[in-house]
Amino acid sequence: MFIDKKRAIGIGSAMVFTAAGLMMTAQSASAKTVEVTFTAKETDVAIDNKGTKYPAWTFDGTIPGKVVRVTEGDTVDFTLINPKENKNSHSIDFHAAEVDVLDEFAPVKPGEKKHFKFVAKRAGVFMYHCGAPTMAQHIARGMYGIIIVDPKEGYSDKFPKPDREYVLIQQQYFPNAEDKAAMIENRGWTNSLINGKIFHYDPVHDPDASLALTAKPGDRVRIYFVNANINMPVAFHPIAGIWDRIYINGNPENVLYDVQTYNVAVATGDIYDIVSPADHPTNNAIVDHTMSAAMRGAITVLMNTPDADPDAGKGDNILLR
Ligand SMILES: [Cu+2]
Repeated sequence: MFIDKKRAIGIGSAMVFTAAGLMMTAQSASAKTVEVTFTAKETDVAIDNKGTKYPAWTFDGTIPGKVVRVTEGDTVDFTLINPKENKNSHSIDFHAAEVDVLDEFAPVKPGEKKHFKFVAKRAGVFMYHCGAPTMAQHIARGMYGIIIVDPKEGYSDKFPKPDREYVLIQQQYFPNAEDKAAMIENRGWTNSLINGKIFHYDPVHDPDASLALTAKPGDRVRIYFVNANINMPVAFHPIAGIWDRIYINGNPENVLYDVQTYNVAVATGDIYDIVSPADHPTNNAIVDHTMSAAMRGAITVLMNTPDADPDAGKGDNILLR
């Protein structure tokens, strides 16, 4: 179509027209609409590897909620369902969305729904969470997750393709689910959860742990990390390793090299790349070096072995349950 029009007009303006046409074509060809539906569920979930139950509030019955992954420029067509069986209003706050806090992010009563769209305009790693009052309680009880907005430019020397990808989301665990004041004032938290469980991927500190992150020696392992704590920053450190690269907020433009520990503010998401030695098997312990968090659950083992499952940390399976 553009070729015919180019022939029909003068050569000078044709070049301008063609360039604009190609840009429009490229954008419309790559940008897509991604439908995402969350159902708020007030339900018991296991918060450790033994299966200890906790009266959680969740998106779709799990802590954290499902991974949402789109590409920069995509439209997210979102629906939040709050079933009438629930006792509380719930809401959604996507940190990747630039909308109206009083409209899109407003609380939804039991028996009601909320539908809206937003364009994920900026590449990065973003938190999402329920923002219904009291927000601290809704997050502490489990209503949070990650939305990854992959850069539309794709991979480059500055942003190399990883061999494995894993999501880690940290949260403070408050066993008294009703004590909102304690959550706000940072009292009474007893443990740290990684993807919803204490020592979730740490068979060294918890004999009931059956999962760990795995990779082959020399793999570039990319961690998408979100600090979903209520009040505590995270000192994110790979024991026996060094972060090869950190992309602050998950944006390839914001790159740091060769960092031991990075301070992750509450409600931040970043990308952390680690590359283990290629010539022999090793292990890393990815920790919140803040000892009150590490020794109470925020340790994740990364095993680098030649016989690592070739499918681990690939495709859709990047948040291990
Ligand atoms: Cu909620």
